[in-house]
Amino acid sequence: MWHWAAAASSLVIVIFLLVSRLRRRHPETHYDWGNIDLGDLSFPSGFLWGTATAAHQIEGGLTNNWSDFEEDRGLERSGAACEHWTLWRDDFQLLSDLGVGSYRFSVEWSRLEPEPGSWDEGEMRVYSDMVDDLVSRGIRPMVTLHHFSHPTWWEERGGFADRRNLPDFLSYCERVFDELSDRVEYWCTINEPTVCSAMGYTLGQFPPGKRGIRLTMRVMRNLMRGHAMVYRSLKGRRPECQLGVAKNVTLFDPASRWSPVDWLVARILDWLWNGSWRKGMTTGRMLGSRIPGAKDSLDFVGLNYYTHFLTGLFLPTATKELQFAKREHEVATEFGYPMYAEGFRRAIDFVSELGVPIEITENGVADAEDTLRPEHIRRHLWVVSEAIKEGHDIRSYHHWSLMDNFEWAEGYSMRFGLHAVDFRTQERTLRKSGEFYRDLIS
Ligand code: GCO
Repeated sequence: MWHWAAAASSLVIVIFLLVSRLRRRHPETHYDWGNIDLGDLSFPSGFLWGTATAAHQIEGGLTNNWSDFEEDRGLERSGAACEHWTLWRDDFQLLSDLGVGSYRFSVEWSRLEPEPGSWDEGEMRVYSDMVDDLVSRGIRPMVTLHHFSHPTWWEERGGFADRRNLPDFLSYCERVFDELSDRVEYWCTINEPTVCSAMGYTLGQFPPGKRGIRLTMRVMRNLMRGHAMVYRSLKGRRPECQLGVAKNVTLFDPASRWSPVDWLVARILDWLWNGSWRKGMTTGRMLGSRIPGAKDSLDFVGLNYYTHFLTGLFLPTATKELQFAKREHEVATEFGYPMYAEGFRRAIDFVSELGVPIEITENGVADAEDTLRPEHIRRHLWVVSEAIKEGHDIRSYHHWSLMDNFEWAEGYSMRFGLHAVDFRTQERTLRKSGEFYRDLIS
């Protein structure tokens, strides 16, 4: 009897000490925003202000793994999207009117290689014209090679789930690079590898809509293999180009900071989402496998930051919509997750460990009425400004997004734009927050 009592109390003490240590090591910072002067901003000269978009979300008229998924699942169809494929010159005028110095966009593989091995020169020319136009406006183009969408034929072969498909991906990237790298210096190989693998292969809310942990891990490794192959090849072709990944850093905090279970879930998810990826980039090993060429395969790291997740034992994995918890004092954004600008700093600290310059490749909020976005921008930029003052090497900030667009599984309901888009008329209207961003840039 005594033995049991002694063992149980020792266990309680050990868990208590462990949790106390976790609480110290992983503080969940919260600021008293009322006492912060958000106007106190300073950015170095040469800092680039920008906006970001992605092909499938704005171009319209695409047939790819995503449009197939929309159809199969009965989701809202991306359809004509923002008709950017025909309106891109007008949209680039919006960039000039905002005064941005950088624009991040993605190139659509399914346009360029609709069938394996058949290359569409005409479509390629449009991207080339886009680049010329941006350059003539004094706007730095930053090109993403894979932003969630790829050709149907490649998905049918298994996409990133099968490493034998990676050479197809590589040759598409090389071809685009050969066409544009005389004018495009900054490249993101893959957008949000972990979102791609978790949403597509664990939660099943993105194509191909599968659900398997081992499968997810395989895809994670293949995404890193794909990045590494592309990095090595393109760097060899034109060493002066700067290549990186746009990494979504989502923070995982235990719902209850005294709950060992909540901590366990938080630390595991943080490892799978963030830690294992950073380890792969620094050591060339990810989730037990060697990833050839991955070590030191970043010239910069692209950071996409949105929020933190509060974890507990019962995480939603089967529901169509994710349920998000938030702290009592936090404001929920339209997407459901909280606005947590403090986490931006934690994410910056996290990627800084990679030892390469940081480009903020995405940050923004869904807010149709534009009531929260101005404050969202102010807080997040203040955090960036402070991080720079304290020595972080951050080179740019790209607001997500230039205009409302097709928000994946959420369809057109989530409005992230500095410009509102009327999808019946394709009219773009600058929101108040867009005016604010423009004035700030100038
Ligand atoms: C992603 C993307 C963007 C989103 C944006 C808003 O994270 O899914 O990179 O395509 O539209 O993050 O959710």
